[in-house]
Amino acid sequence: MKLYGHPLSGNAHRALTLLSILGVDHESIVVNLPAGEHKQPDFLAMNPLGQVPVLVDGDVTLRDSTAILIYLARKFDTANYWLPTDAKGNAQVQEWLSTAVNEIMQGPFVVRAIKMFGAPADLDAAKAKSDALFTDLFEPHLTGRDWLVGDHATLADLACYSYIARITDGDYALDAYPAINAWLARVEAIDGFAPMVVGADFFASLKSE
Ligand SMILES: N[C@@H](CCC(=O)N[C@@H](CS)C(=O)NCC(=O)O)C(=O)O
Repeated sequence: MKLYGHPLSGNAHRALTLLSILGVDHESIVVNLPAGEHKQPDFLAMNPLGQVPVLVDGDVTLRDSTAILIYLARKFDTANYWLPTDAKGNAQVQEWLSTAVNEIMQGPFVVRAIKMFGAPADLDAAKAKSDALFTDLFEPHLTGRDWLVGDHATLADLACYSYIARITDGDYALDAYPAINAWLARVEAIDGFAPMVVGADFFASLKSE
């Protein structure tokens, strides 16, 4: 099994951390995004959208982080711990997977991308979307609850973690959100969790090479 990603990609991080948690033997391949490797024919043949992550498992090729989470959970998590099979639990996890690829991408992802990659977007608008997402949804939901769905960690937590944790790369402090901070720490303490690199540390490591 091969996972094509990049250390700064939160979308790839979700998939990588689940591979690590489930102890799935895999090869992690870094796609050279700054060099545009993801827009070359070989990569576009796997994902016509030219985005990471991509998972290749034999004759299965998947191009979306949340689809990859579902595939890995269904294939390797035989206890259905990470993705419940009952109607309510399954749908509740899906709610947060959708939040991860919609609202989290429009807010926290963009705040970080502007600062780290100079993405051409409106910083005030992205910060306002992040403020609303944290104030109206995550902080109240996580107040008095340990996990996004049910009484243990699920794919919902792994999917939502990456860009909320790393919004600090975009000089956005999470100090005002104690329940979110406590939840991030709980996710990081999951057995097998693979940390997501801090942006400044990644760029410093490039300079020291
Ligand atoms: N919905 C996709 C989004 C993937 C995505 O946006 N990946 C970014 C890296 S975090 C990317 O490859 N961007 C390059 C591009 O769009 O050109 C997923 O969840 O996997």
